[in-house]
Amino acid sequence: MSEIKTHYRNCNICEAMCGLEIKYQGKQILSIKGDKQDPFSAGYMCPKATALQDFYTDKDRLKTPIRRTATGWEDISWDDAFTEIAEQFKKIQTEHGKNALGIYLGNPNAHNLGNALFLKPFMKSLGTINRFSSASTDQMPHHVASNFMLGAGMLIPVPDIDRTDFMLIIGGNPVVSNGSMMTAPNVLGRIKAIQKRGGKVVVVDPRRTRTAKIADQHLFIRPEKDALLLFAMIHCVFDSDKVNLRHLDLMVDGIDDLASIAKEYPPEAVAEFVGIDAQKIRTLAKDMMAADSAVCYSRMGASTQTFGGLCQWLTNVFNIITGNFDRAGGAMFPQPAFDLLRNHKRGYKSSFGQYLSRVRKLPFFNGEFPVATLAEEILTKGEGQIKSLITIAGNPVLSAPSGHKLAQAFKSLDYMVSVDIYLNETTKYANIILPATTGLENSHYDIFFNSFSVRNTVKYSPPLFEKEEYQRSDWQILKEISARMTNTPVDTSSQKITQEITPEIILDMELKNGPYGEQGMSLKKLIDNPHGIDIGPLMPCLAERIKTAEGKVQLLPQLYLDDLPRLNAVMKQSARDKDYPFDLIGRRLVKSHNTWTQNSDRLIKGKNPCTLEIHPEDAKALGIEKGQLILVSSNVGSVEIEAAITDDIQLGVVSMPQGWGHNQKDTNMSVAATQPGVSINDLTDAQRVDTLTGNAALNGTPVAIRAISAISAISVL
Ligand SMILES: Nc1nc2c(c(=O)[nH]1)N[C@H]1C(S)=C(S)[C@@H](COP(=O)(O)OP(=O)(O)OC[C@H]3O[C@@H](n4cnc5c(=O)[nH]c(N)nc54)[C@H](O)[C@@H]3O)O[C@H]1N2
Ligand SMILES: Nc1nc2c(c(=O)[nH]1)N[C@H]1C(S)=C(S)[C@@H](COP(=O)(O)OP(=O)(O)OC[C@H]3O[C@@H](n4cnc5c(=O)[nH]c(N)nc54)[C@H](O)[C@@H]3O)O[C@H]1N2
Ligand code: SF4
Ligand SMILES: [Mo]
Repeated sequence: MSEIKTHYRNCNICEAMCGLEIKYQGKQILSIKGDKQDPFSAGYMCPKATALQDFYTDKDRLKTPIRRTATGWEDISWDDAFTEIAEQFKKIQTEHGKNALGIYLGNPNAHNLGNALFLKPFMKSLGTINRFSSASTDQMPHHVASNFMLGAGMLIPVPDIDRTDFMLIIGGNPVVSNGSMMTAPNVLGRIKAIQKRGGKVVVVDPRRTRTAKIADQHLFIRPEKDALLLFAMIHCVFDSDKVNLRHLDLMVDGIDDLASIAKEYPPEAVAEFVGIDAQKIRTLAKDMMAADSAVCYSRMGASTQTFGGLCQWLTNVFNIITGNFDRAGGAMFPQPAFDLLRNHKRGYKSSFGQYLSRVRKLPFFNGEFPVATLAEEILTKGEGQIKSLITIAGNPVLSAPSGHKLAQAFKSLDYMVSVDIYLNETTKYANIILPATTGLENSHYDIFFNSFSVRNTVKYSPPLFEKEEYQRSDWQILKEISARMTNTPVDTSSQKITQEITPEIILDMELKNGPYGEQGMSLKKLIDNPHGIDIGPLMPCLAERIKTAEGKVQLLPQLYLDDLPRLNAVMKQSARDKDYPFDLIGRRLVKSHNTWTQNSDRLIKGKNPCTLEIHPEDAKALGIEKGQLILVSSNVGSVEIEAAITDDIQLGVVSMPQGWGHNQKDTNMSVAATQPGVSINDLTDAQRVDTLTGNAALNGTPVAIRAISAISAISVL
């Protein structure tokens, strides 16, 4: 028997960066627990981390490449796979141009050190501008706001949750999601700590979420009306003459014009649409102005909606004019040890709008187009049409709007490759699947999430288990495709050097050249400190980190002003769509992460979580009973789902989980298939986007509902 050993690492599943303590013997995991000595997560972890062992041992997980043939999938060697892929990609690009090859990057790329470092050169080597990612079903409006207001898309303000006296959470459920664009392990504990020190937490959400339940106040809001609420709050700040920029006084451009714009949005004018009393809006703004420190944090619900761009802009504006920007207890800026902005000069030009998408003319940003337009870029004939695609760690058939239509588009491709660990709803359309190592087989360092973290810490984890000789890491796969696409002979000495550049070499160099380099930060130091190193709380640093040309915060970038007529039009519309009278929103579940963790038995066992939440009064009016099968339809599709009746959801709104729908044939996630659920993105409409940023409007999808099982089937129409 080999001896029992302990390994320390960060969990790579979500953004929270929880430290884990893993006991193992040989190749067998004995336990996974929160690492009490991790200076950031201090022993906290959620139930998903335990499943890291299931992903490691999963029999369905692919480990060597497979190729689709007329009679099914066959094994293929790595060398043959790379040869075929390079040949096919080159052929298509020669015949139809570089942009005939599309790339889709999914969420796990952000949680993978190698991919974070090697995707850029990889994409460059393919030479296509047709790049897409899950960012445009998620946080793109945050990047656009940072780009235009602060000069860098990656300079993200994060709520200083550990010191604030008042936290307003709009469209986020961090008690379940563990925070997003706010890396904060154990959000529940951190929220309770706000309350314990006499502070207050208010949640604005169309659903009484677990976060709302522990908050001091929950305000139900009509979906997609957050920009009006934020404007009304900004109006209140000017109205009470409480604008206070504090240390940013000489650093903010546009404050005078803002006053006259905000005049147009008194709480009384927006209340009816927002669904929150004018007096309550005034009190909320007043309480936040009165607090020693306060912060407004808005997330998915405020981003993946038709006004996502305006919401993230106005969130920043509110924090700035209340004196809560770049200040303890407000919205602050991390200073990560690996600083993605290290080489960015002030005034550098971003790629926003550098190109417009071919078919729908949506903006290119952060090096990519919105995924909401991917299907039509594949299906619309003409110069620049996408004929071939590579997906890397993404499952857009389940995760992107109108995913079922995207599946049809994938079927029409000349050639498709997926770098993924499963044969799933997306990868089943690939000609070749290249499986990567994952989780415990990889080393780990959170390049992105340290940039969004509520505290400056730093940690590196080596792989727990060395990969088998026949396995490849994601970054090795990317490098190999690049080498073959650029015809770089593998045996020249210069290529040998590039081949040998590992993520660790780059990481070490960045740490040494980074902000803490002079204090001895290096990979070796991190290896010597396996629980991680605490650098300290966030410090005011905007004056040094801002990247606008003049070093000033831009309060009123023109593109937001140009979008206001669209917002104002909302106040003239009638609230209800006649054919699709309900607003559909998504929800996240504690025990699943997007579409891919459902192949762990321990995470999916129990009763079906994929239900449609509906308010009791709506259910009564439609004759819907608990557990009844419901047909939910939108203008793009329909699904059948079980009803769950609860007054946690607002009247006129229904909610279903995102990331489900493992009921498709020709996939191989046998555990997930036992509790498949249905896909919310068979209902969401790829044509519904925030036109400012191109971000998908996943929330607020108009739907109709009807009971379809024998008892009391009454149509809503
Ligand atoms: N309606 C609705 N839709 C949504 C959302 C919503 O709230 N509502 N949320 C959106 C958000 S925030 C996001 S981020 C997106 C996510 O969208 P995607 O990123 O497209 O979806 P994931 O489920 O994260 O897909 C992960 C894929 O990576 C594979 N994978 C897992 N680990 C690895 C690995 O180590 N290497 C490789 N190569 N592959 C791996 C999995 O098998 C899976 O195929 O979904 C979005 N879609
Ligand atoms: N357990 C778990 N954790 C996760 C994930 C997961 O799948 N499972 N996914 C991870 C990922 S990729 C991300 S991006 C983060 C997301 O992290 P969060 O943004 O915290 O998560 P969501 O649950 O999507 O929260 C969105 C909230 O917005 C509300 N909402 C919907 N429409 C509106 C609206 O119009 N206005 C307002 N004000 N609210 C609205 C919803 O009811 C929901 O409570 O979570 C991450 N963490
Ligand atoms: S909260 Fe996120 S990072 Fe922490 S253990 Fe759970 S999945 Fe992992
Ligand atoms: Mo996400």
